[in-house]
Amino acid sequence: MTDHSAVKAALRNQHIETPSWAYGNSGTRFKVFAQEGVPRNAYEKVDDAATVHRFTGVAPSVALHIPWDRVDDYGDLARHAKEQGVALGAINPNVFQENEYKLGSVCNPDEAVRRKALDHLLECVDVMDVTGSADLSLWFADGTNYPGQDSIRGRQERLSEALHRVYDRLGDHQRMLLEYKLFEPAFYTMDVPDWGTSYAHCVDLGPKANVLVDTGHHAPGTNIEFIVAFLLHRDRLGGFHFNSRFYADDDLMVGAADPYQLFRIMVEIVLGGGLDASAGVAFMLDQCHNIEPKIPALIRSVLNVQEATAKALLVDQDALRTAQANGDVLEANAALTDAFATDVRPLLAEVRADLGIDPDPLGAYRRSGYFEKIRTERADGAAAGWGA
Ligand code: RM4
Ligand code: MN
Ligand code: MN
Repeated sequence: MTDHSAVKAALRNQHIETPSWAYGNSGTRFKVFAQEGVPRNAYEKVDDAATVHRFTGVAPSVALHIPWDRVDDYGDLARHAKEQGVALGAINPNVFQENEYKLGSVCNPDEAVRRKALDHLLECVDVMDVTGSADLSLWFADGTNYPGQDSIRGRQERLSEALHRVYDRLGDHQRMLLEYKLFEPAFYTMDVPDWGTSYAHCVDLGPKANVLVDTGHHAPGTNIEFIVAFLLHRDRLGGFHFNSRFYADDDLMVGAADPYQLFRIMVEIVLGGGLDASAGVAFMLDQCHNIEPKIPALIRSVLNVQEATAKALLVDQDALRTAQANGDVLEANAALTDAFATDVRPLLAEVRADLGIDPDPLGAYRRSGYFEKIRTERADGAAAGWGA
């Protein structure tokens, strides 16, 4: 029998980071539908992240995207976050929204553009020094649209050079996470298209470089849990950008499209020891809420990760191992499907009672009046958005 007190302790200690950019306005390339009450600056994004933490109890940090979240004094922003009950988490440099980056950032054929991009990455490590953030979360929009446009090999060398410069700048307690993405914005080659490319660069760099798995960044049908199991086994799984997708990089609420896939990922995490803080796996969301209200969508997403984690923790590992050793395919598979079929909501209500929060986080948020408050307070001024 699984020990439920251990399961509950693991769930109480889970840490799911929300992204600052999910609180701002966003949209598709066709339209950004502005919402009411959207934060106007990084401080207000932090307030919303703290609200998500207050109602879920397991989202105690918020990732920043620079320059979207640029402030004069990051120490002051970190203090503000602390006062609100959260910490500043991963720092995400943005090297894809300036005209110079049309042909790429750190892989650009123009040395001056590469320098500009590198300077921004290094500036983001300076920000980490002030905020106390442990992770520099790197995603490059770099790539090409046409065969022959640029040298694939040359671009790999430029990438490697920049990554080494950043790696050398990292402090003792800082890491870099290298995210990959199959396509978009480039359509012919991406310079970091898959986990293998990211892994190879991380191995070259050293132990402070690890792979970041964004669940929306694979070809349809990719077995993401295999990638997760492999990277965790090799000690190279730096973390996740959770979201869900039906087609491409949809950035929908995690667990919405395929809760069973999320469960399978969390099973590999649990079996590989990835929930232990010592494994160094950062559980972060990377989503956009274009048509649904943002704070409830983030609460729902945190709960979805928590539910998948609870089910993964309920897998009867002894039964699983015995069935595997006996070559009992059906029993081994049943160990997973039984856990997936369990209604974990009563268990999670107990976890929330232990945490001293309402067992119904979404209902409690709606009843709290927070939305009515921000809708009035933030009526004036420009809402934060992607600036795309
Ligand atoms: C990318 C990638 C990055 C995120 C940007 C906004 O597709 O997922 O992590 O920072 O979108
Ligand atoms: Mn991402
Ligand atoms: Mn993405």
